[in-house]
Amino acid sequence: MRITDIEITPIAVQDPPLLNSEGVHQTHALRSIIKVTTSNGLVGWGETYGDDVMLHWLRAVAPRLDGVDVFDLNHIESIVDDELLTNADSITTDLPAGAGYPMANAASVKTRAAVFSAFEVPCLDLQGKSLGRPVSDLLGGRRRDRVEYSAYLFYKWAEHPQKPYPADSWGEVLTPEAMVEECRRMVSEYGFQSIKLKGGVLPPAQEIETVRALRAEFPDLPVRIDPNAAWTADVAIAVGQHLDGELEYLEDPVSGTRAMAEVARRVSMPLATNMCVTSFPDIPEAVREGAPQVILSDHHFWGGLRKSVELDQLCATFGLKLSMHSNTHLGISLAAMTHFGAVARSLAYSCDTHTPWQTENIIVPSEELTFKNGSVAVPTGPGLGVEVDEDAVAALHEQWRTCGVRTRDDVSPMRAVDPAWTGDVPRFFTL
Ligand code: GKR
Ligand code: MG
Repeated sequence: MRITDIEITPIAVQDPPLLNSEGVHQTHALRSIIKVTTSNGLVGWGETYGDDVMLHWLRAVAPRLDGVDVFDLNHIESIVDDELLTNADSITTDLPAGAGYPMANAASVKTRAAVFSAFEVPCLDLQGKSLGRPVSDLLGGRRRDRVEYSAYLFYKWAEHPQKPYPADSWGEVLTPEAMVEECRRMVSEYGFQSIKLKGGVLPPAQEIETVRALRAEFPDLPVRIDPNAAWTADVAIAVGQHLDGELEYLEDPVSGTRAMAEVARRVSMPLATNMCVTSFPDIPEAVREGAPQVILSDHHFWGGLRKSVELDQLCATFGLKLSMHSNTHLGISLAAMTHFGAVARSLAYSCDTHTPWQTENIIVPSEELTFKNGSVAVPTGPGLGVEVDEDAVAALHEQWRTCGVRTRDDVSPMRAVDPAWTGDVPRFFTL
């Protein structure tokens, strides 16, 4: 079953002004939609980052996949490697290397893994469609029928400072009380059974207060906090000790595996990461240091769904646990995340998802991918089990053409409000 056509469509979706340690989300988040057609007329779908640099590499690789068999994933990977290694200088800007995009330059393992993943997922969708089996079957078969996600809470502004973007329906969230309200709505609309708080925004003592307010209001729901390395090791240890017994894990309080291990030795809860262990070469140091103990998988940057299964196996071997990272994403990614979540044996926590923050989508709503009690059913139809709404893709492509956002940049919109803002971490040096 050979590839006869690949269409890469950049799209932009409206995004609320969510705050994090780097700054604030822009008015629009970018995604690329990948449509792969084969000689027998089947169509496979993928979704990944939409920044200009990613688009450059997707467009450079796509023509080289013409005529390649969709089952020959190792060959596709070697084409991606060759393209990026040979032409690393063909674009000067690197993919952004912040919390959401742990990639360095074109030749790096991480960037190559991200580009390969963008083609691997639609090929798996096609393999599944040709065999009449869901992607989870191709990954070894599901261990669970539903995958649990957590309420992903953000401090946020009421609206983007840039006009004329309308305010979203969530309002301003900068106090513990407002965060409890945000959580109440998310839990009532999606049924989430656990809570992730994006921290690194307010002084750590205020974020501790927020965690406590959430725990008081939702005593049965485990809580985790992720300040994206905004704290020094001393602050992280102090926060960890204050919240002793109150967090299911502490995610990326500091940057770098050694600093994470230093914190892990002084706090009781496990440490988790999507910042310091983001590719296979990062694993030996984490195993040597004994921390972080939880890795947030993300097929978009770990090299696809099959590589995520390899990560799962390594976690099982070394006694690490898996959780799952998300960036702003739409339904094709949610389906892919859910297929992996279904098969991962080391998955010990509910996964992250940005779904509640998006008001636009590109898939036809389905019963399976609708949240119930905080989880979604693993699609059982062939391939990823999603039907893409191509009119919605076209409309969001038009939005991409006109919105002016071309790369993820949380620093500049914050700097427009606070000219001294750098987005540098650590930013909080005392509790
Ligand atoms: O969407 O602002 C955000 C998050 O901070 C995201 O960029 C991170 O990649 O969700 C992420 C995380 O867990 O670090
Ligand atoms: Mg994180």
